[in-house]
Amino acid sequence: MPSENNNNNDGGKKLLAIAIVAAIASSIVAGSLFFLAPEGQALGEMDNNINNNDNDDNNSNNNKKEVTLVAEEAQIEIAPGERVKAWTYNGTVPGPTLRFTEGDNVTIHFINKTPLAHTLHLHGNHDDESDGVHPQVLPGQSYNYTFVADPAGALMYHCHAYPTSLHIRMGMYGALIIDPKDDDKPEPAREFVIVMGEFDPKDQESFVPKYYLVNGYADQYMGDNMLHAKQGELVRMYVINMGTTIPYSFHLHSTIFKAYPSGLWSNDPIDAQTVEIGPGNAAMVEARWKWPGTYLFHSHGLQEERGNMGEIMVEPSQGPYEAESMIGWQHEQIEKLQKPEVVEHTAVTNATVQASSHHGTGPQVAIAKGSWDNKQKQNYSPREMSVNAGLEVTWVNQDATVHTVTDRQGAFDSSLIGAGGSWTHKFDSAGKYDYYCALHPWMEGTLTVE
Ligand SMILES: [Cu+2]
Repeated sequence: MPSENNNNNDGGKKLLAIAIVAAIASSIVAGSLFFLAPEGQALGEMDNNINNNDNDDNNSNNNKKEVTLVAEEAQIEIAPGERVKAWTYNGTVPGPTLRFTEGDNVTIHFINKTPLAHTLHLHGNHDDESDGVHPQVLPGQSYNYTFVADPAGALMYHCHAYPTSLHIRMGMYGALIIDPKDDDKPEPAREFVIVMGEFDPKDQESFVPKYYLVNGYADQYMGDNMLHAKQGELVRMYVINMGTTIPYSFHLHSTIFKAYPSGLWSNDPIDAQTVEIGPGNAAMVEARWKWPGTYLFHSHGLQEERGNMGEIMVEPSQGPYEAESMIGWQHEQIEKLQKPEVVEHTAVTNATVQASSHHGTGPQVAIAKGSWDNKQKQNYSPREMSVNAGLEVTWVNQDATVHTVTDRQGAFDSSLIGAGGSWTHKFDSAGKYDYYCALHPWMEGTLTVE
């Protein structure tokens, strides 16, 4: 129940405080500091908060929009014969395209069902509580992001847990499209979303990865899956670079097009043969093909041999045109190709309660300075320890950033231990516990209770 929700209203804060006190009381009665919230309880809790949530932003219209994004580990196919483990929003890479109208009052319920910390960071305007950096949402926890949709254009969302470029490479990103208000609507067009990413099954830190994915699949729109449009029809592409290295030079064959720099409707468009889009940036691309035929679109450079290539078939037509959004169809294609299998982590508790500040007198494990760095060998020190049952063990965080002590099987979880802080837990039952840091998963330790 004590999912970390950001409340802008005092009533909600009081309710949450009462809920936390009740939760702690019930867990003490149960003789344990840990408890499992019943399925769905975290969501209900969040719904209460929304109903009390008055947004006082002047730009807002009265339209409330709610979306749920779940961080899930999934096996997906990213190229023919290449199945990989990915970190996802709702099971696919990219996650669902979120589409709002400027001024919408948006609440995104974020639930983390993985054994690692994740967040939801959005591009665009919002306050610090909804920036997706603090807090880091720990395994089993949830968080509400609230904002007024602004500005209009092609934006994006991605995870901002650390190391962020790894979380992005692993697949935690998606398109955020904000349409201009009614009086500012752009010309109707046939619309596509193109989210470009990178993936290397062997080394996610490689500067030149094996794959440059288009909407999560190498060469997704080549051949049978090509895009379709009509001769003379206005085609609009929301093109987003979720890569982590080089700028992409997005190029359409056989036509000069208009590009709205940085994917913002407030910018004047430029005429372009190719438009540069750096990592974390976007463009709206508007094109018309004069002659029927099948044309390539791709990023110029070595990406085009590694998955960033597509085709659009322009069918003969004199109009009229239907101005259809193809974005829903595109998401169906992604699911069909990736065939996601979500990995269930049953050991991930629905909520955790921070232990008291009581310091034990028993054995100690240091969390060494510099543990946040995955190049450093020393983190939990000693890495392996044996203690007698009934003893309290204290982990002392000597590092300059937050860490956790999280059992792989869900037997215990320290929640966040701040820099200079410590966490004490009493081990009554014998067993071998493999634990790690949910923020820095390369930190691993073992505790044997005899
Ligand atoms: Cu993440």
